[in-house]
Amino acid sequence: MMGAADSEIFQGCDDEQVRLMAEMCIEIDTDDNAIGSVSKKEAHLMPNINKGLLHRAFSVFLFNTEGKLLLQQRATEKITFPDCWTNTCCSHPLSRPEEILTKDQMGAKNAAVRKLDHELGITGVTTDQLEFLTRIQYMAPSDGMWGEHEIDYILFAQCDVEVHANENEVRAYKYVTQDELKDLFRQSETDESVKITPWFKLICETLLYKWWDNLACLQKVKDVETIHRF
Ligand code: DMA
Ligand code: MN
Repeated sequence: MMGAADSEIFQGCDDEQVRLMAEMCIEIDTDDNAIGSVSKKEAHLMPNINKGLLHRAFSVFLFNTEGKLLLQQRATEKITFPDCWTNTCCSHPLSRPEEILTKDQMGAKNAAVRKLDHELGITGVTTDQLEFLTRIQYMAPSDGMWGEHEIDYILFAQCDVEVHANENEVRAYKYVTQDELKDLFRQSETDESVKITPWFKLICETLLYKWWDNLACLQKVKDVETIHRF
């Protein structure tokens, strides 16, 4: 049910994206222990983030067999970070039995399989194909009242897939080489119509290329214990 306050908060927003704001995310402490559930709406309001509210998320990086990374441009309908280019797929494990699991990061992997299908119509990736690399904690304002404050599970997969993008989630998608991705960042510095999400920028500036160079031997570069804090 939407209250009076909600109709103000969501004024002009896309109905489907407003509906998704009722999803229940996993509230965590700074050691990534689940401490409760929180709606996607409450978790992404800056006043709550400024009080320290933190939730669990995941970011998938899907590479094809040529080693190119699949990027998506977020739909204009997205309430946070609309029209921004970003990694293949991001979202939140929900507060439900199969997605709150921490053993072998199964909760994040189950959520990733669900959202690859929902956002990109990708059905060919299973939890077995998702390699967990590490966790990253970051905070980033979007615009106005919205933002992110998450511990983000980084998941890699390499396989060729068919994409059937959901237009309410994804405006465009493309595969890039490392050089093409670096070009996109250069473009974003001079062309304000080319926007990139803060978490993807952060990951590109820190760990991405080391991981990408080691796609065939990710065991060598994964770091299951650390929560990297940016
Ligand atoms: C949230 O992604 C997750 C990260 C890592 C920023 P999102 O805003 O795309 O979530 P959803 O697709 O559920 O709206
Ligand atoms: Mn989030």
